[in-house]
Amino acid sequence: MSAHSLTDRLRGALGDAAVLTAGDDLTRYLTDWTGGFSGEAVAVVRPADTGGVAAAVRICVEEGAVVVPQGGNTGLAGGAVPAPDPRPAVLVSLERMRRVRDVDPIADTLTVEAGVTLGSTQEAAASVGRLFPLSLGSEGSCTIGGTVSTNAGGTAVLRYGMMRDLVLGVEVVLPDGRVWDGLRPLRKDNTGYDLKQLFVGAEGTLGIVTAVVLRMVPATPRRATALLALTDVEAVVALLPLLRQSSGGLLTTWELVNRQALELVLTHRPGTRDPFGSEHEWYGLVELAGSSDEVDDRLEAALEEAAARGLLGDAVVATGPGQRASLWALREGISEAQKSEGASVKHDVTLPISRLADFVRSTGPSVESRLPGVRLVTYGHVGDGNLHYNLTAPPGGDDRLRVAAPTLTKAVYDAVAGRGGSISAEHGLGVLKRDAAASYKSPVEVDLMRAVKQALDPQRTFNPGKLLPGA
Ligand code: FAD
Ligand code: 2HG
Ligand code: ZN
Repeated sequence: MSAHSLTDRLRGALGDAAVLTAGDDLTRYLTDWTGGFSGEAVAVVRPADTGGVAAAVRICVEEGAVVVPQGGNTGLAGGAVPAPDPRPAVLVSLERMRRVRDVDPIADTLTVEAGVTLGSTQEAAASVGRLFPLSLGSEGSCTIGGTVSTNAGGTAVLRYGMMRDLVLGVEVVLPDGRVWDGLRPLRKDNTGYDLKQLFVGAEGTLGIVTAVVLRMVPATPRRATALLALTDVEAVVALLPLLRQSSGGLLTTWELVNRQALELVLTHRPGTRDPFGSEHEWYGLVELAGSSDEVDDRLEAALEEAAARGLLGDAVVATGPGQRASLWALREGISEAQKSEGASVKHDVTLPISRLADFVRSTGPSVESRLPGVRLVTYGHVGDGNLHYNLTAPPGGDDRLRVAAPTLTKAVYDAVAGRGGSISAEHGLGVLKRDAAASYKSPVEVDLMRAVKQALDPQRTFNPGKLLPGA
């Protein structure tokens, strides 16, 4: 079938305005946030509802085209732009599906369409005095469909879990164009395989998520936040159980930032400043969230205990919302700042917490010996054992980093795997880690994943070239 007949049929089914084919109109959809991944598509379609998504999928199947779902295009693994494939690609953007279908403060559930941003979802929960607790630096533009499909994590996982833990039901368009309405707001449903969870973290390879039922939790209007300066990475790890035990269940965030990461933010983000009088090698951002002054009392007690145990170099406790925002900016600004600094390599890894300090101590020298001058930008959600063990090129050394990248990444991943960790904590596999993940998994695990893909999408229509080699 010709590309012409494909786009004509899509226009006929969805209307002219919902089908983009002009080069300039497609550009922003076809390159990812990092700038490192781009692809080609004959059209971008923007359906307004689930029926429109299903119609587009059926036409693509009949015309032999592949389908690439996209939400806010903030993913960091190259999953949302088309990978090379001999068949024509149609990118299905969920950005027009922005309806909050239901907010139920009795069941404490929210039903939202896939294109609703995470920020708007948080606002919908706040409008009835509840919290939707997933929180990411990209929340202003990433979508619920994208966060479900990558099983996003972020800065409150320690307390509330990842997206997977917040999803109660999904509505999905399948690769044959059928719609599965699994929008059940039930907390308990033991009626066989938990199918909704198949689509969480599937990165658009099994279905297009069109709507989701989410759990809300009690609002936490009071926050106690501090940035801690720490002598060594062992202190960051040792503080986790201390903070957990002294916070009475209110600990929400325990984030790590190394000096190199902080320096990039101070350089590139206007208005930021180092809150300490001297430099420290490691920093921890801690936040307790609740509904009363208890959060302040508990944070103060925890910091006293940490100081008494010799774990604290210094500490700045936020005295109000403005200072809290300034401390958070030092953490949330790292991705943008690292992008502005030049070439970088991302390693989103998890380790068993007991192996994290040892990983940091031994992997740094191993990476530096392979590329002298490389900058170790180490930060992340240390409370979850999740490090963004990112590398920035030596000044003026972008090309040298690009050449060395495969060797550096192998050294990092071997060190992670050797300690029982995972090479993708929260960003997914996309194209970036597709092959590496398969090589670190057992053949049995890869076979099971292939069997799932084969059962749901035997024609490899949805997001081919992502997540699994050859699938
Ligand atoms: P996209 O980038 O559009 O898509 C991501 C993947 O999901 C692709 O494979 C795509 O095909 C698929 N997909 C998208 N929508 C659908 C759908 N409706 N149905 C089926 N498949 C779909 N991630 C974290 O986990 N924690 C963080 O702290 C975090 N911080 C970030 C900070 C910044 C500044 C940036 C740029 C990114 C960050 N991310 C983080 C990464 C990213 O994964 C999240 O932003 C988010 O999950 C992606 O959502 P999106 O709507 O942009 O998805
Ligand atoms: C974060 O925690 C995000 O800030 C982004 O997951 C990490 O840009 C990155 O590598
Ligand atoms: Zn992260």
